Parts: sequence; structure tokens; C-alpha cells
Amino acid sequence: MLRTLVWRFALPTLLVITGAAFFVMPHVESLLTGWFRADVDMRAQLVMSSMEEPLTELVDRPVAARIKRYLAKVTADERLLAVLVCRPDGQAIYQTEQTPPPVSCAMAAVDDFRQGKPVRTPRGTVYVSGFEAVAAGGQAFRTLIVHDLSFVDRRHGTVRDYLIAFAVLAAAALALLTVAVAWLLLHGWVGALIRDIRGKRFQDDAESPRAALPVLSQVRQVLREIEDSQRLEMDYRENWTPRALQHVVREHLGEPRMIVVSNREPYVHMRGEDGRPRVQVPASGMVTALEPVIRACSGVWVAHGSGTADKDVVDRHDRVRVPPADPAYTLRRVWLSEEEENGYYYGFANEGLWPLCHVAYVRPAFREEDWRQYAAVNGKFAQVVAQEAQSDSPVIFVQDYHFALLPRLVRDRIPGATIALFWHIPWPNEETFGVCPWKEELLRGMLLADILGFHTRYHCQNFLATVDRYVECQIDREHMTVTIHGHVCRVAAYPISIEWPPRWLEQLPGVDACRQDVCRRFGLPADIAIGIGVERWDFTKGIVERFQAFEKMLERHPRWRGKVSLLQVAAPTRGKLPVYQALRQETEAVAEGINRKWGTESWKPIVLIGEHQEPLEVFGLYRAADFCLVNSLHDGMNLVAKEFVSARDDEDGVLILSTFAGASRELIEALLVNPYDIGETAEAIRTALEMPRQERRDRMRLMRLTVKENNVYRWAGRMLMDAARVRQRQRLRTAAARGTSQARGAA
Ligand code: GDG
Repeated sequence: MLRTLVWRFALPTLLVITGAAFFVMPHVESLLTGWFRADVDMRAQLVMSSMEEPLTELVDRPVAARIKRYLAKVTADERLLAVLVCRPDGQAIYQTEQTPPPVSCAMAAVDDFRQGKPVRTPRGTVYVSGFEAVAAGGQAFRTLIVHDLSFVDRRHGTVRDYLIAFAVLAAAALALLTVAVAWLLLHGWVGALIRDIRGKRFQDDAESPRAALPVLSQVRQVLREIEDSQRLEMDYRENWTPRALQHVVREHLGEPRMIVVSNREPYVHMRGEDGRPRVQVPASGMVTALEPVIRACSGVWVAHGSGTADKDVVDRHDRVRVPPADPAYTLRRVWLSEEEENGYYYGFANEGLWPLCHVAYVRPAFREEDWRQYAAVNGKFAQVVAQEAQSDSPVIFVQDYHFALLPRLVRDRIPGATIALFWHIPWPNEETFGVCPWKEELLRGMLLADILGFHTRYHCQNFLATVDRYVECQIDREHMTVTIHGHVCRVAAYPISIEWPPRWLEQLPGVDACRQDVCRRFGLPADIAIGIGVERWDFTKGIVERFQAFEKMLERHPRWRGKVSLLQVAAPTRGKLPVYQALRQETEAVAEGINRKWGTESWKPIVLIGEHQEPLEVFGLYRAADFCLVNSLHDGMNLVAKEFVSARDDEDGVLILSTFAGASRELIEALLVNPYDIGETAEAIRTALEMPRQERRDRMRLMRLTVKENNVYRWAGRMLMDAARVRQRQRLRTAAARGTSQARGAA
């Protein structure tokens, strides 16, 4: 670096100063000459003044010897070379002996003889000054005084030498100083920059001076960009984050207006006993997954306002900013009449489609009035979506089986919208789906989405088989697309997930403290083993089968009696429907029966918590548990399984998982069970209780890696990227078709 600095700084400095000296020199010389001449002029004037009187007398009586003597005295001064006394016509009256040729009295005969002038002589330059005077007898005469000027040449030489020496020394000193200062400064800045690079500090904690050298800010900016893109690349591969998702949305969809539509709202305002609204996060896998996504992307979430105090907190456009503690997006509430809710939600969606799609042996009910309400409510939501879109090309993310008709209804209103529909529950085979009287309308409604997502490939294949059977269209099984009336819909598997890390963990204490807290809350002995189940109280979740399996385990393995309790959170859901009421009664009866049969004064085998719990309480339970039982009879994915894994940063706890839950395709290190096989589930419980610590850790570690990598940001990012690609292809196709038809018209 030093050698570069010398070349870059010292050499130019030297050149500049030498050049400057070269140009300055002639000016200095002419200035000096001017001064010296003025000096000599003044001396000549003085000499003349002192000579004038004697000369006026001597000129009248020109006695050569006297003048000679007098002038010899005058010219004794070494600088005064000669004096010439002349007549005005140029004849010499007297001139001293040392008068150097070509100086002569002829020079006194010219008009401007008074004008002092330098004359080159063989002995060097002399300076001739002319004066006129009148002799005592009235005769005019002229005097030329010749001064030696060779000392001026000598002084010029000396000055030039000094000037050059000074210039060289000054240039060298300046160059050295510049190099030294630049080296010190750059050394400091580069050192700080290197420390920033090593410590990856390019933001506010950067050490390298921001303003000192503008180029440093640019270097930092570039490094920041490189770091960001590397981090994003890494994020995409192994750790999707909210930022990575935001990047995808920006890059692939161009800062769109993002609208999520679902039946369930992410925050419900319920009126408390004191009449004041209280916020509740509903028990819903869809909300668990989507809420972090919209929080990252911002936008609007359109949902049914179902809370008792929902209307109290919205503005005049039925909007409210959420999350309440740290608003990041807008919740637009849609109000439904009781009639609408009964027909669309309880009727068609939950008595028809929900049992239809889940193989849980509950017969679906399809009523014409319910279908009418379902279609009407879909139309109502489409209208609200169009109001909220505020653009020709919004991204609309439709959730679940409540809105199968929405893609078509929205497409009619906003043709340029990018629409993704995610189906959160399983899709049955074509025969099963065929029992729905309005299957064709549902399928046609769905197919106008750009992307149709399911949890597993198996559900996608079932869907394509159903479409193939009931709708006239082209299916490309290679690319998993369906083309209908020129519109292409891509059908693909996007296994849903949860945010990583879950935000609730931040507020929870360590695993031991959670365990103590749970034991205290539910009156359990401190050393008891804890099993946990968390779900909405739904017949697909296999809660009764779980209790039966737990009882079977106690029956088969008496050593565990009194040593393990199963805590079951069953959040009330769809309580208006008879099948859910019956399930509740059955569950309570089974739990009571088991507790009566096996329980003791100090031990309750099953603790049934039939009330909605706050998310923090749910995560506290996950952390306290020795094992978590997820034995759904049929489940699209099941996020409880993934939440349990995410809550166990201590790498402990065993997951028992149904093979009929989508999650079993990813969490293969869980103990997988057939939930209908009570004996197998009972054995899995025992295995979980007796599994060595190292095996628990190994299994949990792998599962945690899976959930971390396949988190909900990856799920949304992949789906939105695919939606953007499908949309771009669609635009290209439309433009090409328009071009062809114009060409035909012209021909
Ligand atoms: C559907 C599909 C799919 C439960 N009780 C409480 C409570 N929960 C939370 C859990 C979890 C969520 O509810 C349940 O998620 P699941 O995925 O298990 O089930 P569904 O609600 O049926 O979800 C399902 C999901 O959509 C996503 O696509 O996985 O297959 O059926 O987050 O923690 N939350 C609170 N209190 C409770 O009492 N706060």
C-alpha cells in the first residue's frame, strides 16, 4: 500500500511543484531586474547630482587633466564603470578610460538618451543612464553614466538556484507529508472496514467512519447488499424468514396489494363479563399458519366478524388494525346474518364439505338452502375483496373450503388478479367427492385460481382425478395444470407449517418452570409423566380414540398407573351442530369413565380441559409434556404436531402421530400410529414413556430441523412465487393470442 501511495501521491506532488517553479521563474527574474534597474537609476541620479556642479565648471574650461582626475575619483566605485561627458551632437568632451565599447557619446545624441537602457558589452551587461545639464557659460552638455550590471546576472543565477532547490525540497516535504497523512488515515479506515466486514457490521453498529470518506459508505452498501443476497439465498434454502418472504413478494409480484380471505378471523373481540371487548386468538390451524404470513407481508385480511364485540372496535369501513399490541395489517370484517351463517358456515361448509373431505365416517349433509347461502356469502365476500383490492393486479390468497366459489367470483370482477386458493383439509377420491350435488360448480369456481394448493401430493392427485371425472377441461399431469376456457390453474402440494421460531416462546420460561406451572395449575404431583393433546373439539381429531388408547396402555402396563396423566385441551368449536354436541358428550363420558375406573384420590388419569386456552397456555403445556398425542382420524396437515416440536428447544419430548395426518409425511421421526388401531396407539404411548433420553433427543433434533426449514414462510413464499409465474405465463399467452388474431384480421 505504501509504495502505491508514494507513486500515486508523491510523484504528482513533485511534478506539480516543479512545473509551478518552472513557470514562476521568468516572472521572478523580470521582477528582480525591474528592482535592480530602479536601484541603478537611483544611484546614477545620485552620482549625477553630486557631479553636476563640478562638471558645469569643468566643461567650460576643459582641462583634460582636471576632468580626468575628477572623474577617476568618481568612477573609483566598482559598480560605476565609466562616465562620458558629451556635446548634444554626440562629440565627446571627455570619457573615462574604462568606457566599454560599444558605449560612446553617440548614444547621447539620440532623443531618448535620458531613458536608461542596458547594453551588452564584451565584459557583461552595463546600464547607461543619460542626463543633461548646462555649463556655467550657458553651454548645454550631456552626461552618460555607465553602471556595471553583471552582478544582476550573477544574482539571477543565485536566485534561480535557490528557487529550484527550494521547490525540490518543498515538493519532497509536501509529498512525504501527503503520503504520511494519507497512509495513516487510510490505514485507520481500512482497518475499521475490515473489522466491520469480519464482524458483519454494516448497519448502525459499523465502526468505519460513515462520512469521512464517501467511498466507504458505498463499500458498506455493496457489502450489505452482498450479505443480504447471500443471507436470502441461505434463507431460501434452509431458513425462510419473514424478510425472505417479503423479498419474494416484492421481487416476484412487485409490491402488490395483498389480500387474505378466510372465514375465521385472526383476532376475535369477545365481550367480557365487565362488558369490555377482549381479544382472543381463535383455535384454528389456518389462523396459526396465515397470521405470521400477513404480518410479514402486510395488507388486508377479509374475514367473518364472528366475535360478540367485533362491531364495537371497527371503524366506519368495518376495519380494525391488528395485532392489537403491534398493528401490522388491516382486518376487514364481513358481517353475516344468522341465516347466512347457518346456511353457509354450519350447513354447507361444516355439515357438507368438512365430513365429505375427511374420511371420518360422519355422513355429509347437503341441503339446497345451505348451498344457496354458501353461493350468496361467497358473492358477498367477492364484493368486499373487490372493494379492498384498490388495484388491477392484487394478490388474493383465499383460504379453505368455505370459499370454493371465490376464485371465479373474484376473477369476474378483477381479471388481472393473482389468485391462490389453499385447501386446508384433505381432498377425497373422486367417488367420495362425487356425492356432492354441486360438485361441478365448486370445481369450476376453484379452477379460476392461478394456484390451487393442497397439503400433500396425494390430495392433488385426488383433486385432478375428480376434475377429470366431472369437468370438461385439459389436464397436464406432467406439469400438474388444468386448462379451462383458456385459463391455466396449477395444482400443487404445499405442506403448510408454522412460524419459526414461534413468537410465544419468547414469553415463556424454561421447560422445568413450565412443568411446575402446569402441575400447579392442574393439581398434578410434581413427578408425574405428562401426556398432552391439543385440538378443536372435532370428530376428525380422534380424541375419544386417544382416551381409549390411553386406557388400554394403563390396562396393559400396570406399572404406569398413577404415574402418568393425559391433559387434553379441547377447544369448543361448531357447538351448534348436533354431531359436535354428541362428540362433546361422548368425550366427557369416556374421560369420566376412565377416571372413575383407574383414578385414585391423588391421581386423575385424564384431565379434560374443555375450554379455549390462550396461546401462551398452549405452548406452556407443550413444554411441560413428556409426550404429545396427535392421533387424528384424518387431518390435512395438523399443526399441533409441528407446534409441539417447535416448543421443545430442550430437544426432549416424544411425538406420537397419526399416519392419516399430512404431518406424518414430514415428521417421520415421530412414533407413527394408525389411530383406528387402539392397541398400536397404546403401545406407542408406552414406548414414548420409556424411550431413552438419547433417542428422544435424536428424534426431536431431526424433527426440529424439518419444521425449521419447512416453516410457514417457505410455504407462502413457494406458493406466491408459483402464482406469479403462472400469472406471467398467462399474460404471455394472452398477448400471443391477441397478436395472432390481429395478424389474421390484417390478412
Ligand atoms: C385445519 C386443518 C391443517 C387448539 N386449541 C387451542 C388452540 N389451538 C390451535 C393449535 C393449532 C390450531 O389450533 C389447530 O391446528 P390444526 O392444524 O391442528 O387443526 P385445524 O384447526 O383443524 O386446521 C389442519 C390446518 O387447517 C392448517 O392448514 O393443519 O389439518 O384441519 O395452532 O395450537 N389455540 C388456542 N387455544 C386453544 O384452546 N389459542
